[in-house]
Amino acid sequence: MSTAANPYWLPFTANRDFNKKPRVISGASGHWYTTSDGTRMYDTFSGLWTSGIGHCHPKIVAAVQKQVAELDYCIGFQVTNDKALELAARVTAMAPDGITNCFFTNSGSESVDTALKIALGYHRARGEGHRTRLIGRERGYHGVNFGGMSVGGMVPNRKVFSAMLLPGVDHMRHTRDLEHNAFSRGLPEWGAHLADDLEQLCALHDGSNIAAVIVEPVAGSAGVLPPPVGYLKRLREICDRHGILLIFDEVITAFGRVGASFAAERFGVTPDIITTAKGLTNGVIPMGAVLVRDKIYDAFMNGPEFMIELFHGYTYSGHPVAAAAGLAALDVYEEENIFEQAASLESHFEDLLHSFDNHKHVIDVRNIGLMGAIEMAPREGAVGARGSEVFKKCFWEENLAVRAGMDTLSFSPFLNSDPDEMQQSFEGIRRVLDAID
Ligand code: PXG
Ligand code: PLP
Repeated sequence: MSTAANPYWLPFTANRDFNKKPRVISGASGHWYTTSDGTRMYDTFSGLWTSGIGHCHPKIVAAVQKQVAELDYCIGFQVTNDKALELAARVTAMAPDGITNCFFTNSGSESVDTALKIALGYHRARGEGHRTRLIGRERGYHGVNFGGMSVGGMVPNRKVFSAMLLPGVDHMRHTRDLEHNAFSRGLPEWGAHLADDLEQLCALHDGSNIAAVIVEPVAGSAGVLPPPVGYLKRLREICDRHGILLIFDEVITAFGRVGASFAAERFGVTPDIITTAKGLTNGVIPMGAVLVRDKIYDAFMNGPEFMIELFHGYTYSGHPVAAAAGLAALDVYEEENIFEQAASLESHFEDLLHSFDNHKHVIDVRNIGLMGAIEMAPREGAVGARGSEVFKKCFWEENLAVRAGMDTLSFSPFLNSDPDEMQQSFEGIRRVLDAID
């Protein structure tokens, strides 16, 4: 297909390379995709971290079909729909104690920008409008809108927009350290002290000027960086000492990915705000949610009662069809004990991943919950080439959908994976790694 023949400009894609030999999926069921030429392909990434219980789950399909015929859309400002109300109640009930309210968005990027705005509004409502600075972390991914890009730490995503990023943002160091932590199973032992970067930034700016810190409890897009033991707890302590809001971006980690409802629950650290998307509807309809502590919601509830408290929202906030998909997804998570299944698959997944520890191309293997990565050494002068080759060979020769970010392969197996299928997928990956330079 020539470039001109394909009007679709694909996101985060090498479009010219794609157009030479397009990869098109036209169907899915359970753990398998069907490509446009009829080939069955095993999905090692659960969509894009989205579809933990598999594709086209009959319960979600039925709920969406019913909803779209009953109430397709309704005005979402000053009015709402029954499904959005119910989903807000269900999600906040699952959240850690103290998290009481839920604001709906349509994506992770929107959840992040919403969370940052809520943080600024919260401090202002309490008379601390001077708290405006935001802290992110190197290698963090918080979506692609201006707020999330600014607190994010993915260099290629920021480079072109560098001059227009939000002012007043600093970054802590990332936690990837192969010298100390290579081939750790689960949380690495080394690195809790890296949280002290936040204390240093408080010393530099005065903590009273900092509104919020945002981190992924497990960095996902950066190639799965589990937090060092004690790191998140230390961030929490520093935030408490300085009155800073702690935001966990759980767009990937919420809804079972680390064997619990939220990473906050698994790691025993409760943030002030949690951003979610993806697993909220199992990826079926785009939707995100921002969950906040009671004190944050309460701070906004002042002024005249007829007046809007937060001038923010999306046309599709709380969309009834998305909310119906969300309710059905939560039902399945409960009825099929999905988070427990995910937890029980963790050690099998860890063993499969770490069977690559001594592979000639591999410089690190990392994992927590059902998130894992195999980092390969880059080829001399061609960073990303090896990863790209593995991705294509897996797709065309092994019928495996895998995710390669530069030279790191990331894995997001289904929360209800069949252990044998999981093993077979790694056998295919091994054949490819063995075959390439
Ligand atoms: N925050 C986090 C932590 C994410 O992982 C977003 C925000 C943005 O969400 P939206 O829905 O706006 O894309 C994400 C998204 C990958 C990959 O390969 C990760 C994401 C998206 C696409 C690919 O790791 N994360
Ligand atoms: N641009 C225009 C011209 C609009 O009217 C709106 C919403 O009404 C938007 C952008 C924002 O769209 P959304 O609410 O879907 O984010």
